[in-house]
Amino acid sequence: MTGTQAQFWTPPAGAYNAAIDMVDRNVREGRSEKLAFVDPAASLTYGQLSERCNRFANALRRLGVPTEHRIALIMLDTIDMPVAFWGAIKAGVAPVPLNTLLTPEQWRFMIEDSRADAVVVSADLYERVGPVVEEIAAQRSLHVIINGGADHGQLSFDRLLAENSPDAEAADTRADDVAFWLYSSGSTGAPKGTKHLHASAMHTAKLFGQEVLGFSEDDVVFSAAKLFFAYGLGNAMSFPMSVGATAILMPGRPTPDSVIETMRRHNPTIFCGVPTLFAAMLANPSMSHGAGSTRLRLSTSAGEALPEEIGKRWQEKSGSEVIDGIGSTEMLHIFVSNRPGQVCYGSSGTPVPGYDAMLVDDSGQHVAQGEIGELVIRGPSSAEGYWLQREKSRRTFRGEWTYTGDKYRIGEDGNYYYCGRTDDMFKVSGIWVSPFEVESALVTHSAVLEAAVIGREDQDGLVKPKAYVVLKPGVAADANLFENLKEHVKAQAGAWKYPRWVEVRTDLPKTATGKIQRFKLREED
Ligand code: 3UK
Repeated sequence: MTGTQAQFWTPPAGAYNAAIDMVDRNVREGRSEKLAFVDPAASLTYGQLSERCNRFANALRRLGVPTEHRIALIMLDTIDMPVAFWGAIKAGVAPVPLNTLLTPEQWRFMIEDSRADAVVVSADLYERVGPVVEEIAAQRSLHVIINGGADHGQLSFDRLLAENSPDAEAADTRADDVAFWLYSSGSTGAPKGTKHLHASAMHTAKLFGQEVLGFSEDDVVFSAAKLFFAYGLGNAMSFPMSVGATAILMPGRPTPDSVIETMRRHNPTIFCGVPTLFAAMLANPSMSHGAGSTRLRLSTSAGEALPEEIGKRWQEKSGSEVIDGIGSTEMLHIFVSNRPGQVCYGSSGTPVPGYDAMLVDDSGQHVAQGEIGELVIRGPSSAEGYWLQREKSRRTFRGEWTYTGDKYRIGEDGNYYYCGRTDDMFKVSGIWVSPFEVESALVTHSAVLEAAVIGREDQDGLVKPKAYVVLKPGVAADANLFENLKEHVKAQAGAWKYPRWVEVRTDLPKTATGKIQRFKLREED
């Protein structure tokens, strides 16, 4: 076991509401006029943020949403997202930010599973989200709140803010109350509502944001990773808000061009991305010193392993380091990371002080130095558990320790080296892909009999889905079919999940019980 037992921050034993600490404290400490959030259309000072959070908290109370219930957020990254998120927390209602790239069926599952009483939807997403939420609202009580645009006959976010008072008492919560949920996906079964506590955001902000990244009031952060991911939530809300810094929000898709444009316009000091984005930006002709910012001091990478080559080239071209660290929805943010000034590209670095790490074998024993084991983590920001998934909670959260499902090895240099997942899951652009869901999408296509999917490295060392398909009799395997299959998966499972390679087989390797042996396909590959 490595790491420290240091206790950096003990939340109060009595009343503690995260919104007071993250939002209102900035006002109390004299930062009312300080910019908290900036998006392409508008900005919010800490004073305005505090007032609007109060208005939204009051709106939820007026709508009759009880404390300890949930509100789903299907929102683009604009200044209204922090208002909805922290306003709900202030009212003691748990916001559940959902990935805006999901399919309607996935949103339906999460709204139903969480038993959300209300949902806030960005107007720009309503065309896709509307049918699902209207269908649910026809069956049971669900307040549908539309943010920024035509209200489609539903509640309007802006109107709710205007109609409610800018003063609100915080719900009487404790540090150990559930504050918000995030959905975590797994290789099998349904996504898991992961319950985080009021103290957890501040723990991650202090341990990783402040102590490792050195976040201070003078920082301006831009996270291309969105607020609905735990990674983006920490980068662009908890970390800057914990010190009264400023976050730049971008509602659109993070392409190299849109990201560089945003960097040029706002000159962030810290930039947070995922490996595929760093690779794409390096391949973009507009990539220059600071990636467009005149004062970039640091970048961070997470979500999947940052290939050594991409880290080195980023440092060379941007003129500053990229800090790769591993985090998870279950631990809320990064727990093993590189350190500014001591980066070892190709590794995840060492445990973040405040977290303990150990590598264990299948029987739970520590592995010998240099051997591969499952990474198990202890730290104050671990989730309380999964909602209505007792068996999975028991397996993942064992006493003080959280089982990551990641294989690691500690090098001679003391750094942690990523060695893959203990299951078949992999990450594309930092977002989980379960082979099972891509396979499930493929077999719904009329040409496909059976399918198996693995993660495979492309020429940049980044993992993308590769599909093996068994076709139905009489179907011709031509380029047209491959294009059709890709489009089919995009529509069924999510844009980033489509197979970049498709190989036709006459059969697939299987166990006696008929489970596809993906490891055999990986070995062949
Ligand atoms: C993988 C990495 C190698 C790993 C996350 C930063 O990604 C986040 O959370 P998720 O729940 O996924 C967790 C899993 O993703 N992973 C993440 N970072 C790395 N693998 N190197 C890395 N640097 O399999 C892990 O178990 O989506 C990342 C902060 C908060 C997060 N939730």
